[in-house]
Amino acid sequence: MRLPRPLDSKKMLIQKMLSRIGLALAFCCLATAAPVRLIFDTDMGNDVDDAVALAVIHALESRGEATLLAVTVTKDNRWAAPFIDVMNTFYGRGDIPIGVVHDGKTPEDGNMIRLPSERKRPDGSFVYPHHLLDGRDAPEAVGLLRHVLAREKDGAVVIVQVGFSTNLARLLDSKADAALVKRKVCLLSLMGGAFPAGKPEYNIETDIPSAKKLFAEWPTAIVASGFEIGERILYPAASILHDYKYVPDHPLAEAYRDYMKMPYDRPMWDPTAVLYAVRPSAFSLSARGTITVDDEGRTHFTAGGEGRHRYLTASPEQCSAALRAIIELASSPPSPAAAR
Ligand SMILES: [Ca+2]
Repeated sequence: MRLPRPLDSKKMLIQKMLSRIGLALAFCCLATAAPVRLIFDTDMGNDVDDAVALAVIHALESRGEATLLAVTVTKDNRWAAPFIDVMNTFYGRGDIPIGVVHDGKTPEDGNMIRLPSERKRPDGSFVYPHHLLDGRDAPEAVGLLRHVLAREKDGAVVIVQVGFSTNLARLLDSKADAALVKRKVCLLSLMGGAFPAGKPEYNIETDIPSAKKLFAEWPTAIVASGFEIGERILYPAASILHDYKYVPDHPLAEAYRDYMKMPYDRPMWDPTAVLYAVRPSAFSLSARGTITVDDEGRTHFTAGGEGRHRYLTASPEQCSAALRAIIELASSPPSPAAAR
């Protein structure tokens, strides 16, 4: 065994400091005033909180806090992408690219995505205009992610993943794409898992191999919003009934009514990952560490100074403030200047 020479230990110290600075930058990449450049990866159709999260993103874009670059889908159902197009078009941004998973999870239909996408007026026109009528006509998600990331500035992109890890794990399959992610992405804000420990959570459990790969290989900082955060932030049915009347037909209010029998107060798991991505001071963070996924889909957090992973924590006051922000943002009318 060779003892480290003084030069080696100095070098090691400098390397350690640089690595810490790098991590600090990674966790602070959101602290700029410029709009956060977002990619939204969702299993739209499995729960209505994905739709609330997308409405929140549009409101944040209208306020100059975010720019939605693309939406990619991990629910392998033909109505997911048309419904996302319905929402994007409603908010004046029907040109946002949408990519879909092939051979993915949860192919079953969902009323919250199918009914608003299909509904027509007596004259045959759509109640919610949109162009993408069938998800099978949309580009494949991994290729779209590669294309969108390639044209962004280094370190500029935040990815919000609120479904399964299928698309992002596949993006890591090639070394070139993994290097692209490392260069372009500064943060992955995801909803998934339970922290510091808990039962297997749906987003993780549905595609365990992809979640394992993502936490093991994703080359940037990851902040996870666990089940226990959104569970404490319940969207009030009363808001759905009263705050969306500024138009006769609202795709989010309709999706909410189509998802389950009203009235119900749904936990806002997914919007918390969006909120953190754009307004990081909304929550607190665990120490740095490493998240792993076991064979049953449970997440395990091991604290350690050099780890790239953290999870959200929230006081009762932070939960109340997050709920107020989600209601206010989701129910904001489209910006008149939104068309782009
Ligand atoms: Ca979701």
